[in-house]
Amino acid sequence: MTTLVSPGYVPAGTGIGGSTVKRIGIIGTGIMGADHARLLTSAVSGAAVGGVFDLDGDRARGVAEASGGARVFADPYALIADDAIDAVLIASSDATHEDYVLACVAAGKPVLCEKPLAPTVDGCARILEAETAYGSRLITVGFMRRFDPGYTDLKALLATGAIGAPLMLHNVHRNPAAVPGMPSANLITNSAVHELDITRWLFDEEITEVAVHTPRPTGNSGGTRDPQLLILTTASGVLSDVEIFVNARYGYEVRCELVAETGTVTLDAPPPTSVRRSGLHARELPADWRPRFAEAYRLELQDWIDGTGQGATAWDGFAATFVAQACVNALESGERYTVEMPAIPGLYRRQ
Ligand code: ISE
Repeated sequence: MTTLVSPGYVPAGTGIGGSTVKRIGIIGTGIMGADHARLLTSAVSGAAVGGVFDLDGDRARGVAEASGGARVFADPYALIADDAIDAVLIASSDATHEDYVLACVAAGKPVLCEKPLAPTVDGCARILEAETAYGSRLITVGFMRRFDPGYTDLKALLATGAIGAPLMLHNVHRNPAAVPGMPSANLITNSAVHELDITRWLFDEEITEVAVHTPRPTGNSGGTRDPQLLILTTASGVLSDVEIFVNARYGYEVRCELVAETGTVTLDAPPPTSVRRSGLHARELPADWRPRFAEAYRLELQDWIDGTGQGATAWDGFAATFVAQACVNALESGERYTVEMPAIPGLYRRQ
């Protein structure tokens, strides 16, 4: 049995800061890149989209036009190196993150990378090494739930001590549909990774043990082990369970209840209205995460642009991938896994 050697750190992230309008270069203009471009253009102050790159040139041109005529780059590395680009937002496919983040660090440019920082632990470690060698923090990882008003309220309430010490966190994370037959590990690495991050962030400590249980799979998954139940134990002994179900069909939903010694807190979700009609009391559910976390994305970007530094750091990105890998091992072997993380580098310690 091994333990983590990095408890208690919630290092502030990094950001851009400064007073002039920041010209952001976006790499990857798919669903998330386009959404970030829209927010940077219309809902975030002090920023403008300066350039875009996508393998699909038409898609890049569409986003550039909607962003007020941003430049379209044919080469992502040219975008990173360009003097007219102050900072870079990476929303390309997961496998490309490491190379682009490393290029940003080499160029000394602040970078916001969508999760995961890199899909492999080794890839994340190479990024930590590069940023540590650079000597100051340039990297923010897009774990946007840290900015969701529900989650921040929950963390603030816990910190007051009004409900005593935390004991358990019950999480539910459902998507309507996923690619049939996709690897079972993707439920962890692509979706439940948000709860891995939220559990570390909320309790300000590391996850030290994981187990994954699966019921018989839904008939709608094309063979993927869906749903899954993750049981995470933190360093102080809090249990955080995560039901992840990506073919739930009825809509997108994230739920969370914190159980503490003298009270509980339940996360509420937008919309702020519910409808009573024809014998039903109903609340609309979105089709995906963008409407549910719209405010979180906006606040995350504003924090990054302002350099307020509340975002997840490269260390948080490393830790999330590290714990996700332990969960994948647990899923595949049916065994409980102890999480043995390396020591947190000095650059990421709380100041
Ligand atoms: C997606 O990739 C996301 O990052 C969403 O936030 C998450 O809720 C969803 O399950 C993922 O597929």
